[in-house]
Amino acid sequence: MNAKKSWWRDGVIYQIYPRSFQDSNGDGIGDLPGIIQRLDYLKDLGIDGIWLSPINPSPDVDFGYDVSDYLNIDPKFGTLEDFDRLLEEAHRRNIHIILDLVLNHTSDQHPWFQESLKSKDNPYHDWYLWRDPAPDGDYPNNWLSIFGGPGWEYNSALNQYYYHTFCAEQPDLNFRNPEVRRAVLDIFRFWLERGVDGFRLDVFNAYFKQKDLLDNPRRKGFHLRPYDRFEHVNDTSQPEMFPLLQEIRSLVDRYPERYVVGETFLADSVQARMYIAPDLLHAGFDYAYARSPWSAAGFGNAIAYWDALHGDKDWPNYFLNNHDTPRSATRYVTGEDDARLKLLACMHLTVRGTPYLYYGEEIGMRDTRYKRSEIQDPVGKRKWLSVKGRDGCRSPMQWDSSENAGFSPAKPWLRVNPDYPERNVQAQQQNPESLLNFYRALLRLRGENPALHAGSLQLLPLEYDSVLIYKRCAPNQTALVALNFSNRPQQISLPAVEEDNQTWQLAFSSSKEIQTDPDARTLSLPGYGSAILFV
Ligand code: ISL
Ligand code: CA
Repeated sequence: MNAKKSWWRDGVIYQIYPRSFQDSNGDGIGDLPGIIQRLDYLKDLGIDGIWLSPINPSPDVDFGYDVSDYLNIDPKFGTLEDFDRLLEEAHRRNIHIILDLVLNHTSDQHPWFQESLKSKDNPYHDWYLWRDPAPDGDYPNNWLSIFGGPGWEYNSALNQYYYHTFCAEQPDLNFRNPEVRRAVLDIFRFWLERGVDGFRLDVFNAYFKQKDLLDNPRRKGFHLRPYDRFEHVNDTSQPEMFPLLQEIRSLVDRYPERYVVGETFLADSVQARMYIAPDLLHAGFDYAYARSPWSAAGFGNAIAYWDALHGDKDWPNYFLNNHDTPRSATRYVTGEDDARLKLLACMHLTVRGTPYLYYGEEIGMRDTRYKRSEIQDPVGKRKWLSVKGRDGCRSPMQWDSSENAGFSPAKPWLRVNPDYPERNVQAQQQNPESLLNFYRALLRLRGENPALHAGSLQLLPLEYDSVLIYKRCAPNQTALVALNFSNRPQQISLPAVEEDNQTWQLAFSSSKEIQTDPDARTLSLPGYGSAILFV
């Protein structure tokens, strides 16, 4: 590994859902000036980069994931000038900015789609996936929308269908059209020139579809969701994506220290890994770790696999939370105790790879429960009976105990979690034992110690059922991390130290009682206890 520090490889990235972070103008919706106001908080927390969920103009059918202009900022978030100021203020604090590019589909309000609707010989018609009905008038093929229903939407004026992987208001672009690819590369260039540090590519492996739009084969077994009853071999993961990623990467590499991370749609770890290489993506997301059951073996296996898939050449990344998934505090915890969340934090910030945090994770925000009438997410609106949608993890950031949690003086677009008077940034800043101060201390320790931010990973055999133990090895420093996933105390023997006359030194622990014995041969961990030692 390169000895020079790299912001994205050695650092920590924090995802902001801009609608929910900080409202600066009292309309109940978070915005860019709001984020600028909170940059000092993020600097003090100790993060190195921010991934902003989409901020381009959007009619908000899917809250920014339906873009109507890729080269501008949505007025509810601010202006291009606000964005330049955010970049400048973030860079002044050595915080990098990653934009979320949603290029598989546009909004149906995008001028390209509006043009494509006009006639079959409009130059933009072929920018989307228009097809004639089957001879019996049926859909062109058997593809479905992951958000429910058929993937094809009929337009009577043209007597044609267009394809949409997500909502009907999110028509998929036709990446086989070279003009579409050119327009997409221009979007990258525009934001690179403006000074952004990286991109997160939304469902990039869905850009290309099989050229004859062949039916997807049926999947074996029982699957509740109709979308899952098919193998998505013809509507995702086509080989044409590799040369396009190479083009994107070579453009991005013309600018120093830039970064591209991809969201691989419907992929397992091996598929997600295929797109990560020095001439493709820097990193990709994989759900295996976030979906692990609560156990040392579950997380240990997910980490071992993802780490081994990357090997020495590439650098893994990890997330426990994002804007599509119930929060880890809701998945793994019942009640208000944060002991399990401290354990997760200690693992998340010390495993080899780039950790992603999601706003509010550092204070243990729980999902908010919404009534049907409060639901905003299109997935929840459509599938209320089976799926409540993704609003729960998108509630406003809880800054303090004032009205609306300090997020906004006005009624927020989504109701604040009722636990905010107790669970908020200000309260946790004042409590030395809080989860927030635990994150801050860990982030500091991680940043200062090469073993933790750059070392290789060696998982130790699971000798104690519930204790995950691993080493991180840098040229002149080794760290040992021990994490007790059970609620009972555990005593572990520490591995032998190779260097003469040296012993493990306890550097960090989840509670003051945690100690090694005087010779540093054993370590006692209370239930959910965690510790970091160095030699
Ligand atoms: O959240 C999901 C279903 O409820 C996922 O299947 C999700 O749709 C999938 O991971 C793709 O997500 C991305 O693209 C979507 C957008 O709605 C998600 O927020 C985004 O992360 C369409 O742009
Ligand atoms: Ca606002």
